[in-house]
Amino acid sequence: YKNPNYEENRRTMVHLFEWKFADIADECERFLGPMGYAAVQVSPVQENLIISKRPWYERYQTMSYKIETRSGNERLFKQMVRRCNKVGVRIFVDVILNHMTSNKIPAIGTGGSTALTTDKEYPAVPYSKVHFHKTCALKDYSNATEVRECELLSLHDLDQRQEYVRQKMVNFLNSLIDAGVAGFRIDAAKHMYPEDLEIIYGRLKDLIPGQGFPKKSRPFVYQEVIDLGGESVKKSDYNKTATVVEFLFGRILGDAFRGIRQLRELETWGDSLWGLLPSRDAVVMIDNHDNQRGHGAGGSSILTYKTPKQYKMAVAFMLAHPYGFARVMSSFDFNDTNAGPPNDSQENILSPIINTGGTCTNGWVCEHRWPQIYNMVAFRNVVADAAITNWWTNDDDQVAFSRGNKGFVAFNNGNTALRRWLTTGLSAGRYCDVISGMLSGGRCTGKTIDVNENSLALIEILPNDLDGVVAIHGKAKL
Ligand code: AAO
Repeated sequence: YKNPNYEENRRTMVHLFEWKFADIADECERFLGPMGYAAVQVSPVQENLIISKRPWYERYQTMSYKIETRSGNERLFKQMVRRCNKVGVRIFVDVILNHMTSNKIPAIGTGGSTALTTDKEYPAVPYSKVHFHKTCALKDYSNATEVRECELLSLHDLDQRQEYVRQKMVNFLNSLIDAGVAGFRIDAAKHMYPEDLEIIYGRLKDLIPGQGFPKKSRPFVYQEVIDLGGESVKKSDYNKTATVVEFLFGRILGDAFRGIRQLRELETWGDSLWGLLPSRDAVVMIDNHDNQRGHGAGGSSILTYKTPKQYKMAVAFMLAHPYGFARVMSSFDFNDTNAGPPNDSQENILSPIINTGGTCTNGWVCEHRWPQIYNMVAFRNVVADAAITNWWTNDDDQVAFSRGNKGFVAFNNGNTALRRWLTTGLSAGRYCDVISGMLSGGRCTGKTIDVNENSLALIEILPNDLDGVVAIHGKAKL
């Protein structure tokens, strides 16, 4: 379950948080496919509890496994998967297996189902009290049994040891595979036993060849296990056969680009020295839908779209560096951390509107459409598996490195100018910096950088430049 099933020359997934299925399908065709994105993570598709004022987090309270949420119904879901697969963009679904809802009377779902939550009766599955662990509140993260068997945030905790429960989950996941999805984010995996999850994964179908997957492809699985150290449940309990979301990644890089650490420290960035999972086991991001708003873990270290200069540098570093399976966050704008996505007076989610410049409005941030980000998605595709070479640092907050002879990046997060001849690894010629602009119709809309016969280029990044990074690669040569 560690192969993301990406099409060749695609390497980055984007989380289109709370987007509607029809909009995702459009986005696959008009933007993600052409720009080289590999996959979309969609918000939970299973029917959820309706909570007043429609906070984003209602989607993490499950009423049934019917595909019907504010993002759309089963028909629209299937259409989206087909249209995205057709343009080479895979769909990963965020699935909630750990729990159903917490108590609420009355409880009505986005698909019209009802439940008697105080009795743990969910007739639309159906689940009843016997399918859950006994009620207890999860308070002590140093006690692994409590983490797995008590209620996270008062959410009724399903017992995956039971055959009946597992089979309901397997059926749900297999129905998504039938629709053509390529994998799953396992929400709150930390709160389930890894051996139970293994059994569930083992019963999943192969991906369906009809939508472009090679025969015998297994679904990609990435499990949400927050492990910043010091707790009883560890990420290393989960990476035997499937991958895990590496939460240390965004916390450390957040600190680095906030100036709490120095960039020069990142020379050794990668797995073991830093306590990170092996690269092939780790899904990584700068921020996610939780920690961009203070939920989950990472606290004030986490960078988001709200501090754009540092954020773009951190995302550029993630995409320039070979470690992990990278995920780009795509947000809606918020001030209230509970607020749901932009919606109309009937509480229907609004579609993003695309400006002529390609950015989004109507309440959507669309970080994935920021040129500094999508051009680095292309950079990651171009440099592929080339190793890091020519690491350079001023021993402070300026660093640069090559990806073999395929690409080169430099960062200046300090207060002094970077103006220096650096080895790029690239062949001689004139390149277009894909951060300040891009190659368009044979012309560079940003800075150009000349690489000489010795592979050296004069690299300049001033402290008050709009962007603290420059990047060039073999496919942006003039
Ligand atoms: C809402 C309300 C709750 C209410 C509940 C039921 O907010 O007050 O009780 O409804 O009525 C989302 C929202 C929740 C929301 C829930 C259901 O975030 O606010 O609850 O939907 O609507 C833990 C889990 C992790 C989880 C995270 C939020 O381990 O799995 O909490 N994330 C996922 C989703 C998330 C979703 C759910 C799970 C539930 O991504 O969107 O919740 O489906 C420690 C632990 C972590 C733990 C955090 C937060 O982290 O290690 O495992 O995450 O605490 O409790 C430092 C430490 C770090 C620590 C952190 C915070 O950074 O180093 O380890 O501090 O203390």
